[in-house]
Amino acid sequence: MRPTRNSCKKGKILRTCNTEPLCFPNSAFTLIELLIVVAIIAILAAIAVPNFLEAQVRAKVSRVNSDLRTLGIALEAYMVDHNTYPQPCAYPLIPLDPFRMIAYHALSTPVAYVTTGILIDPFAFHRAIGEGYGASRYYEMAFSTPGRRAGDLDNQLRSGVWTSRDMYMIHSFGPDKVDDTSLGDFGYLNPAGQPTATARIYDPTNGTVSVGDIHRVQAPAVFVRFYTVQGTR
Ligand SMILES: [Ca+2]
Repeated sequence: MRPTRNSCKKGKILRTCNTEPLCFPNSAFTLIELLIVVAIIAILAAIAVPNFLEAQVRAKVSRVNSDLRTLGIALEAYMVDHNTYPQPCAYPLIPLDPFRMIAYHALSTPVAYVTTGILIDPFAFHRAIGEGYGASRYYEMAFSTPGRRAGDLDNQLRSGVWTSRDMYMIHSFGPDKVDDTSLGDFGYLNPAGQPTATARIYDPTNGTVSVGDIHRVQAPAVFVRFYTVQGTR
């Protein structure tokens, strides 16, 4: 039975082409219905947002691993040509970033061992220029010589003691954007032959909460020898 004006007083009335009235039920939502919908959307968002953040971190970690691999290949190519890794530099020459800038310069000029330009660490903390060492957004690099013993790193650099370097270590700060690697002591052993450098290693199972750094070294044995690993957190 088709509705009439009198049979659907509370609903809207629509006339069709044959002029017979049609009525629609009252389409307004109640407050309870709206609150239920909002609550469902909030629950879904609470589930989805952390997963999106994890995906972002995983993507950045993949990029870091790719960049470190690129740098490692470039350093090995440099080693083949020069029989040493790039020369570190005394602080006064490039006060902000001696290791990284000299190394990047050596890898790009005059031979472009890295053709993609200076690689930026997506996890680097971006401090303002002028805050001194560590203000860079580039991957940190360290070079050293096997068997190095007690001695001040700065003095060795300034006096030019290092004539060859056959170890390298590159690292990213990891998702926490905090440097957890004692870079300046790379390759340094105390008089007892024990490593003085420490590092925390990134563990992908920790996702966005990992504090560990992401490393690439000339050889895994180098890392084991010169670093005391403080955990994969
Ligand atoms: Ca870290």
